[in-house]
Amino acid sequence: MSQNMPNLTAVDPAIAKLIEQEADRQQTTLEMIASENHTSNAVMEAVGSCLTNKYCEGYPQKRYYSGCGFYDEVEQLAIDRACALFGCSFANVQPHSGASANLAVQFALLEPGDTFAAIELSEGGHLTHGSPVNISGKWLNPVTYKLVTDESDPNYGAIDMASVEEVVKQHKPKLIMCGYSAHPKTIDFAGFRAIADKYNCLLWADIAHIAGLCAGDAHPSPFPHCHVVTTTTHKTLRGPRGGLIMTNDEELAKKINKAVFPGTQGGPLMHVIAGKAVCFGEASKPEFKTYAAQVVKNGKALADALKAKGYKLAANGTENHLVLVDLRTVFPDLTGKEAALWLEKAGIITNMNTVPNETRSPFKTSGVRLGTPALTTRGLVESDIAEVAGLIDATLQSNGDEAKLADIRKQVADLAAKFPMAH
Ligand code: DSN
Repeated sequence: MSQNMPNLTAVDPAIAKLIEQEADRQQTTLEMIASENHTSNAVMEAVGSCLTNKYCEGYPQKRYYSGCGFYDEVEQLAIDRACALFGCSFANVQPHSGASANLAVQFALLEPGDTFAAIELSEGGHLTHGSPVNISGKWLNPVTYKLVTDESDPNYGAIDMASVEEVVKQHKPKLIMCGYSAHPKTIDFAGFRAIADKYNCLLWADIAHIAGLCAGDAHPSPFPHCHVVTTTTHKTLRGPRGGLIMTNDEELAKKINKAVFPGTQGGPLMHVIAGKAVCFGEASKPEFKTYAAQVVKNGKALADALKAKGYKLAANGTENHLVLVDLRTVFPDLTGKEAALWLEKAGIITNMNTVPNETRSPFKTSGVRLGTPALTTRGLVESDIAEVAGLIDATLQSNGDEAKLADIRKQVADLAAKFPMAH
């Protein structure tokens, strides 16, 4: 992969060189961070366009600056495409990120000190779902439901819906959150809605990880069950880095719009919103359904291959794009941190992650989180994924031996070379 940047090279060769090096890193390694992907050239063109130059505070037809005509059309196209793609009536495409989207929803729907139900970060949640180090945990009152931990239960590793009801009944939260950052099971949006209705709460889904699977019909849709849905646009959805908020409720939509601007953000990133519009257009094509289905097939192939090698997986496998490996059964002394480091040396890019019943700190962890969205974009299918699982196993078996890691690095580069980037 190379990036043609004649202007940048002339003006700032240092930055141009770093971009070139990063392009090469992406081409020659295997990207297995479950929350990352390779977006299209079309999206990158939009994000790299002159639309970065303009202030457009406000919303289409209601701006505070002159000269926004084309930007109104760009933003309206993004909104209309998001609504069509996810099957909802209102979308706010301005959040700069998933965290910004979540903050805006909390600002719109909750008051300081209000109670909401979610899951702990260590059980697959996210910082913005009530972590004590995040504003959501400092200014709001999160109460947490649990995972099914009984390994003989067929729902092992799924959300324990009985614990959701229990926590809601006991604490009477204003809102229930579902949607996770490290959860390999399908989310029962209808089940959550039944609990929300019974106890008169709002239901919010953060589908950041699975948005592309929902858009591509490889995971059930959060609509019509959820009152509000947030997501990022850059994970399985394969767009530019950014956030998105959706609802079917006009009153909630008005509150959310105010909470985004002027509540928590200033000028929208119009170049990124153009990239989101391109992404929503791409994700509405039939080939995106094929992509989403393959992401899930590759997830299963990865889980099956690792299980066959004796690895313990959270939820005993996966129903989506994400595989959470608990290293403790095969390598009791190996931390997730060290494993991710060895894998990086071998050219396999992952992240350390806490696992259910974690015994180590979040800075070390006992797990590694893997994902198939980026490899699937490059064209890998199940048989290639089985080969990747073999390379992961060989890396972990190497005990960090530099010569062995260097040898695996070559094998990784050879495999990666068979799947060139589109750009
Ligand atoms: N940091 C993201 C992830 O990796 O899951 C969530 O925002």
